[in-house]
Amino acid sequence: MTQSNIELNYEAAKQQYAQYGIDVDKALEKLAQIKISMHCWQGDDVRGFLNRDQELTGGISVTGSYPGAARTPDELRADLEKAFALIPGKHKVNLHAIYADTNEKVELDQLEPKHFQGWVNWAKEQGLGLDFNPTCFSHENSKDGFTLSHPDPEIRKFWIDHCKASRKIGAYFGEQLGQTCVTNVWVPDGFKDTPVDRMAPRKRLKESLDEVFEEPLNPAHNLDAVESKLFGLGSEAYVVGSHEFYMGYGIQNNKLICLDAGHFHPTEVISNKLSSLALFSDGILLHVSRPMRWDSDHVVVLDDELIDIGRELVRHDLLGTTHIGLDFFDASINRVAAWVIGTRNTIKALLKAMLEPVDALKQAELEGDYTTRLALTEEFKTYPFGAIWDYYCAKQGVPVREEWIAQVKQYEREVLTKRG
Ligand code: RNT
Ligand code: ZN
Repeated sequence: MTQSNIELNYEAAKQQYAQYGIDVDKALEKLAQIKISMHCWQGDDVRGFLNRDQELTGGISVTGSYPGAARTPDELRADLEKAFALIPGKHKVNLHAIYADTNEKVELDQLEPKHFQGWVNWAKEQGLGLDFNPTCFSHENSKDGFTLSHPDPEIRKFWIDHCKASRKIGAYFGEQLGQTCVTNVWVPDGFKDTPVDRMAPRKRLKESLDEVFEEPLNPAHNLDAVESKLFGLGSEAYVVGSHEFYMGYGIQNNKLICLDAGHFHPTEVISNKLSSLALFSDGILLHVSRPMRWDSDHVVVLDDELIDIGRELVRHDLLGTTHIGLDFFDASINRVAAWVIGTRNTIKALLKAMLEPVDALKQAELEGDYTTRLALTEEFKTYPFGAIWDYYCAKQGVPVREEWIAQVKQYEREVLTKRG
């Protein structure tokens, strides 16, 4: 599409939205401020650079053998740069502890900020923020399925120390980059089959977390988050860190609660949880993902649930306090494309929500006019959202519509297929 077509379509579309008092230019300004935390682990199938010989455990499963997975920090950064060049806006990168950039043989409980200096330098140069996660899986000390709630105090201590070290790294990111880092604790702990004692592991997890979070850190540098799960592969019967567990823990201890779209019963959606959680907490962390029949972490598409997440964040003005992270991994398609598709879709969902006649819809609802509520909602689905999105991409200097695919294909030919 030519520049003048994009602008013509934009101006025409803008007028249609203006009839409902929707200020499109203002919406785009707001959209440009929103940072999505793009997860590094889509780039190499959650392998990381420490302990690369360990198998992937913790119930996380990546399928597919598409060529080109990143093998080094430099390769991963190059792939991330490629993806960011095709995504409008300035964003963040979400790292896991196993992505340390070091030649040292260092254990997880001994990690220090210096092991991530390469990432910090790169983030500064690229104008990106960083988020962080302790890696409590794919390790000798987690092989029987327990970490922070392990019955053995020595193993527990190892994971407590790893989580403490992770918070310090997070705080370093925040301080160095002048952007708050969210450090998110997720542990795979749970039983494959029905436990006798559901309480003791939860009590141990609670005590371990208390130790992990003992040292206060500057909230401008680091915010802690905790992520629950309903079940996993190998923890089908019982997960220690359930939703109720972390709802309680997070609210009581002023921690962000992380809602992962794949971590609930298949008929439950996280979009319906935001308006409740927001009434009781100062902030929320999201892991935007796409479960298909289970917590399968498919690449995020612009489906009803993603659109609903966008609507909830926009309608209740939660964008300022919600940290939007992505969490999916697909090794059956080009990994850079996976990032681009999922991240562009997440931004689209937010924009789509900003372009709805929320005032008119709320008014109809208040008056009990559910006919108008439904009719207007449906009619707005075919309003010219695409013209606004195209203009936004052009204005942000990234490819419009499917133009980006050719760039990913070229990168695949020139870079990805050359990797062994
Ligand atoms: C696992 C959790 C967790 C991980 C990442 C790699 O079920 O969703 O967030 O996917 O930390
Ligand atoms: Zn997650």
